[in-house]
Amino acid sequence: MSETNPAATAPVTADAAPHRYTAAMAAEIEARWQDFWDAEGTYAAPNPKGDLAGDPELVARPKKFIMDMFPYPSGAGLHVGHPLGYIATDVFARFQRMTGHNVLHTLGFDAFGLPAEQYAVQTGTHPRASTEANMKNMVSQLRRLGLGHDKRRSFATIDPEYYKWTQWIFLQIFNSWYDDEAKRARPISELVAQFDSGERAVPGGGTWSALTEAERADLLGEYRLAYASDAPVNWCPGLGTVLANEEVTADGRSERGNFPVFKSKLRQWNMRITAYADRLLDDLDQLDWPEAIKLQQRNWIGRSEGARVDFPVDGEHITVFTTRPDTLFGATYMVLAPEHPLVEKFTPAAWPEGTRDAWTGGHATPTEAVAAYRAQAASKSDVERQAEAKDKTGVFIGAYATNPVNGEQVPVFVADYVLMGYGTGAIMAVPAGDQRDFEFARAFELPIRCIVEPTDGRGTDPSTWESAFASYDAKIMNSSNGEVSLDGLGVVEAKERITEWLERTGAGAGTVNFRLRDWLFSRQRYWGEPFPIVYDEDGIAHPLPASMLPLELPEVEDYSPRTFAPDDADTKPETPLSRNEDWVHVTLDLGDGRGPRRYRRETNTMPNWAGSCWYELRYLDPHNSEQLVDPEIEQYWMGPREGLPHGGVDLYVGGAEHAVLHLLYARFWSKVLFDLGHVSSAEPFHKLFNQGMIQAYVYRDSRGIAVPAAEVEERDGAYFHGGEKVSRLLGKMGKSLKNAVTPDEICAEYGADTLRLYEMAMGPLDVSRPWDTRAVVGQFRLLQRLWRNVVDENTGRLSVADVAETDVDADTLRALHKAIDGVRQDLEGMRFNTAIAKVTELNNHLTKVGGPVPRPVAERLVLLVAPLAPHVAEELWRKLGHTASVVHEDFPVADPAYVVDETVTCVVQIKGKVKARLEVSPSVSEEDLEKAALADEKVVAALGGAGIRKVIVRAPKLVNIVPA
Ligand code: ANZ
Repeated sequence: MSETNPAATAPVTADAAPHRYTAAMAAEIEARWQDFWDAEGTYAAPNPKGDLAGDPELVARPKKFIMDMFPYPSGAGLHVGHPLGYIATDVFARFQRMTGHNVLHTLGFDAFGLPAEQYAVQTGTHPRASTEANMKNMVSQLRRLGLGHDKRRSFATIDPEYYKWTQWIFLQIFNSWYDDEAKRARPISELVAQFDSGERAVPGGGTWSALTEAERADLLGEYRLAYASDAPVNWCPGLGTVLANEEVTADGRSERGNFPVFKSKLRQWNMRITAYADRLLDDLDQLDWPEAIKLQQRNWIGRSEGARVDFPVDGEHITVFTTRPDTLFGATYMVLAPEHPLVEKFTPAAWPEGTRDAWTGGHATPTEAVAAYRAQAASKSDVERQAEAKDKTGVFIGAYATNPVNGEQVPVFVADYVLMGYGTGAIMAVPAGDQRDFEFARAFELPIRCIVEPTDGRGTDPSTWESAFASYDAKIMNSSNGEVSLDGLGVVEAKERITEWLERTGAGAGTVNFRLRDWLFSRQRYWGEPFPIVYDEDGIAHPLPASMLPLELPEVEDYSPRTFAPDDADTKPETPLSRNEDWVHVTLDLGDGRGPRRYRRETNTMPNWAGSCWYELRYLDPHNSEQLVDPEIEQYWMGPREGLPHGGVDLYVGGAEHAVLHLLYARFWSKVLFDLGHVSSAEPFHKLFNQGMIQAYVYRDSRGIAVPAAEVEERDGAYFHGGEKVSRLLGKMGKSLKNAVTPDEICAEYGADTLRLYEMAMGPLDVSRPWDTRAVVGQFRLLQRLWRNVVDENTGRLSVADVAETDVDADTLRALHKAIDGVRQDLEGMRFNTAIAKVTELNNHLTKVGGPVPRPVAERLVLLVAPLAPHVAEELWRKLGHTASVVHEDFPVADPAYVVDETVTCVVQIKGKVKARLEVSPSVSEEDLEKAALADEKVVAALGGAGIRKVIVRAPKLVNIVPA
């Protein structure tokens, strides 16, 4: 902290006001009220039943479940950027409490996963020890902010009593399958019953009872929503673990650590999130989320409408996915992804007659050519392979396929611009319509056929073109066989017509393809939830019975991950849990009738996303050891209702960086639990709000190295550190940039209420804002003025005037009610910055008017401030003579009469002579104005009981009365 604040730190001397609001006083008030709240359980939100049942009057109120994205207990502790969202939800929750709601607001810790583990490894402590120490530190940092959390509901994802249920949910997912007809998950036992009864045919023929145990396990693995498979996964040697697609950046590197990621075939656990692709997409529409986040989820799910088309090859076929079946007549070659399983099958021993040199890559045989090309492709990331600008590479595999629309023999290539993980991993190449195909065709001397009439004047001879022609507004040409013609049709119609033909002839079918892949769910880490899975001697996976949960994380000698040289793609992961042999090999009776047997435990752990996939549910019923959550309690807090068609948390606040990771995974688990009947809400978070970031200035010396921001001095608009000129740029706040400011420092210098106000006043909540320590004092002064408006600084006694509202001057009443009206709307709309501006305005008005503040005004001012600066509000409320906490008081309601913008003076005349003046709204109706004029005391007196002949009203300025 470079600047000290004299008001906050000045010692209280004899001539200084002894009851002034200082940092010391704030500290004393705040600690006292925090203790009071804890002792009283002020923020306890009662459940309708169970161990947290409580005040039925509160339970009967409408509920509000207000939630933050819970923190990782990082070793660095909090800087002032972290609590921005927590303060915002706290202000909002307090406001909701004061407007008649039963409010659930609490905070737990997301304590498994890489950050906690990396910190533990760096510091050489056990992850549990360091995580717990970090949590303890964060709990005390957060407590200092006066957040109104129901602490009875807090937990950490590493608590065995919590992860017992994470494991239980895993088993639910493992033990279910997705019924495409019913469009929901169902217990796997129902699928077994279908196979057993013959209602569903066993693929490959035969009966269920004739299958061996291993065959059954394999078959069910094709259906289970959690399944192990040998598939190419994202292997990150630098981190020593595999990663989900969502954890890999667009550059093909690990989001955490920025290491290269390689495709490696490894047996790993997956979650069949793809089964939910359309529901995850459709249900987004009814969520109250920022459009940008919805868009990111939509793009990630990536729904494409198109067709699957079969191209026959030697009595078999290659199936492609295309979004442009209307261009089928222009398909002049095909491409398989290098990893495509059919490549080996279709690659002959020798080059067929007439193979062009350009196609062979200089190899003597197709087998050699393909092997060499595959090796080359394997060393590249998907992103490198797809790069637009790169030269197109590939080799002919020596086989031809038949284009079903015209019977043409088209050569089949492998090329790395086609990815195995998308569509079917095979394409029909249409060089005239697709730029990548165009470039490839040019490089490999393949025919380019014009099948869409160019609209840009380039003509229909592709040999003169410089690029493919892609447009949805053109007409199809050169596209007919004896049975179907697309010539002259627009793209949309042509697509329909050809799809119809494909379906009629059995050559293909309309289909929807999703970009979304299944979620890779295992990690080679110590610090995660163990899988409740064991393998028998035949390698068949068995779920542990629920009675064996939680399966606790065992102690191991060395919990650090085995990492490798970041670019050594040929390495294999090693799981830390496999180092504890006694734990891995066990004799268990799983209660499945097989009796005690030897088993080997699964030694992967769950990814750090697992614990945050369902934590909102645990807040509801945190101590339930019998059920995931009591259905009645879940229904009460999360169930669907008007405005929340799928139910969910009423408000969820957190950073925008979780758009497709946590938020997609949590939605998926929610839907599985919903389908299986465990919860009534099919969406976890109804309303989502992304807070902006608190940024900070980064100061760098001439070498570009960040210098401690607190030591930088400003001179004439330039910045200096130790005499050396340094540059200044706005950036992230953090230890590494030496510009972190902690909430502890600000609380010590001004108090938590000032910090809260400052963070809320900095700007609209969703906008990023630069931190400026020197500006914090502005909010401190607001609280000092507030204090002075209620308390005599010299005596410490209440200084308000005990008068009735009717005795308050009209200006003040207007200022008061306008503030009430505005603050109410702003808090409801989460516009905390403008709410503070309105409180400031009212406070300043009272200071300007001077003299003791009328009690009805002072009381409501304190209530307005209560959600924002709860400690000082409690203190003043108590001084105003109230014995109950301000937390559950009613938020003031404005009198609409005073809310109108301004008043104008209306002159009331009798026979043309001014008898009275009225202050009225500029929008007053003629009728109301006439009534007000005739009711005015002075007018009544002047009329002296005389009757009225006529009233002329010119609203809002004049009323002229003509007596009888
Ligand atoms: C023929 C065609 C003609 C295509 C045309 C495009 C334009 P989206 O929209 O992203 O779903 N494709 C299909 N699978 C692929 C894979 N595994 N790797 C690389 N490319 C693949 O893209 C679908 C289009 O991308 C498909 O439609 C296919 O090329 C290509 F004028 O088929 B199209």
